[in-house]
Amino acid sequence: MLRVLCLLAVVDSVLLLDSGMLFPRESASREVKELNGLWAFRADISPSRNQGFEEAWYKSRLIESGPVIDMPVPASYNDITQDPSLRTFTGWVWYEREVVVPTRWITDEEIRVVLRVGSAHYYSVVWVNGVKVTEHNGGHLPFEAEIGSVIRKDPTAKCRITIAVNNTLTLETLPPGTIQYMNDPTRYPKGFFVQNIFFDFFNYAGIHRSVLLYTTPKAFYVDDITVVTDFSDNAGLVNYKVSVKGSAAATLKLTLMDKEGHCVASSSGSVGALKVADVKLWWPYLMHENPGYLYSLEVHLTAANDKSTSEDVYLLPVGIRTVKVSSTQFLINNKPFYFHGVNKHEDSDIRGKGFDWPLIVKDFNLMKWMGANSFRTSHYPYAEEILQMCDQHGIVVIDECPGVGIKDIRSFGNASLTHHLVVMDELVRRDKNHPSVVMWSVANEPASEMPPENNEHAMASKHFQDLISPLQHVARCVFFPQAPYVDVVCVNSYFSWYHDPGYLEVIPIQLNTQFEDWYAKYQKPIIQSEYGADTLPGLHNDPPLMFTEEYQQAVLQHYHNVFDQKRKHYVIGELIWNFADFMTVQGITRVVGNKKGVFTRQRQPKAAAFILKERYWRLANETGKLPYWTKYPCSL
Ligand code: GCB
Repeated sequence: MLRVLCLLAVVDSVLLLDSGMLFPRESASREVKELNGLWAFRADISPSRNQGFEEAWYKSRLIESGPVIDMPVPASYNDITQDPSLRTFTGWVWYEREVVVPTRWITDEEIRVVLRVGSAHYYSVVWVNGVKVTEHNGGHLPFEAEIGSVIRKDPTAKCRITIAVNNTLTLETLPPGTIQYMNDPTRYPKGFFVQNIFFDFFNYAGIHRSVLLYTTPKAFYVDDITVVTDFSDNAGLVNYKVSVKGSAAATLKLTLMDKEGHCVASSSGSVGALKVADVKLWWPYLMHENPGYLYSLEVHLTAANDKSTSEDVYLLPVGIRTVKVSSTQFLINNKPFYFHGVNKHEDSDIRGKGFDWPLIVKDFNLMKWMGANSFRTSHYPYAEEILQMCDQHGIVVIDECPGVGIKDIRSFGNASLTHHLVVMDELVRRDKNHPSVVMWSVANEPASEMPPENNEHAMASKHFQDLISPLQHVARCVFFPQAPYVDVVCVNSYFSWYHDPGYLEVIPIQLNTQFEDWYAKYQKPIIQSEYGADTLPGLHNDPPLMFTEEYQQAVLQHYHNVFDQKRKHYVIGELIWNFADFMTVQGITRVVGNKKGVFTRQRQPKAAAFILKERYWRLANETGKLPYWTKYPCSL
């Protein structure tokens, strides 16, 4: 099976959305209050799943309309209880939390109070004290609502936040899905239905990322910042654009500071360029002894009237780097970059897709241990905190939108296209300033055999290309009819697994043919964006048999031999499927999930992890410069 995914690369954008989505950061003018912890929770198990709306559960405390249980936020709700029906629940679930808002945020009318949800899967409606403040369509990106006027209505009341989340996937969601009712009473219980999906991971649901309250000044504030960087010789360049919202006339000052806090450049005005002498470039991990160098851009807005001066301050980490693509190479800072990395999932025991710092830090330690310099956010945008870690550690990211499992012809209409574009827009708006993000992925394995005029994803690729204005290092998307819009071809293939299962000897010839054919067709560099084999840890057989640790090792070695020939020419990367085992729907090809991880779901290495570790460090030694601390492996 030869599967190709559709990629777009980097990186400035003209956005359709009319407001920014800066990550909430504390500063002299901004405060942040995290609302993570236990929320009251109830799944609407009524046959229509609509009882909550019919009875307006948001109007009073959730406990007043029925029983509630404790639900941690952030977390998927599926694996938290012992209730099998909640594990596979489809429909509306209701979350509620009462919050004590600092008095000053209420009494001071000059403060803008914003409620932000990092992500909730899939469709969300949010009320504050019974008043609807926002709704959002999409499961992997943040959304916000200004709530100051609502909480000021009754300053003495607690602030009650109710969030209803619905995980139903339709032909127009990303990813798509369908609901199928089984109406035969001789075979199924009354009202029985299933959610069909066409992708290979569990449709975890709930509030997956942090819920926050944060403040900015109200009269004016920094709404969005876009930076695009460049360099020539020793001089770095940070082109910036700041969008300011609010009524007051304000003065804008920008200061770029190095890691020690010294000012290295300054400017004023909403559009401009900062020049940095003796620039320290942002380099990927294992390409430089000091990877992930970040400057800090302080954006300072001030406005004064006769009585007082007020200000808004936002600090944005900035990595100065360039990305270019030729017909055979991927260049970061004009040097060839070879992706030796992993595909991941946001997935773990109990938490499902819920954000979890210990898991994230462990994963980064494992990636660095094995010498991975990159990963792809298969198959949806990951938490912003993960991208921040990538910026800091120099881990390069292919940033994927949730366009996965787009197989049904009915998902190829205008409504799907419009939603796809909005999601891409939200993704770029959120992630455009991360130096680690070097490529956008528009879709994984859509039905690309459809002719372009019927192919929503071809259209999405094209429209998206129109959206990203080519200020610098823009690359475009991939697969057959869309080739004009891409810079890098990414290919997923599972020779000797889904094809010719058990016959390792086909790998050299089939992989070679795959690369030669794609290169002959497009003359664009190619990444092997998935390859691998399901492996049950502890299962052994020699000679290797499928599902044993020996077989996974052998598949990898056969692939690696071909990569070593082709990387001298136009193959620019290899990303193993998958970093760790992950949960899927139940089915006859999955043994409690997909087992193609080189780590178990609990992050313990299978034998293949050591093969990759040996290889990735060898590749790094050939092409890069190891950081000074690699002399001290315990620091990994
Ligand atoms: C793929 C998909 C990925 C699956 C993988 C597999 O091509 O992109 O989502 O999990 O194959 O293991 O089948």
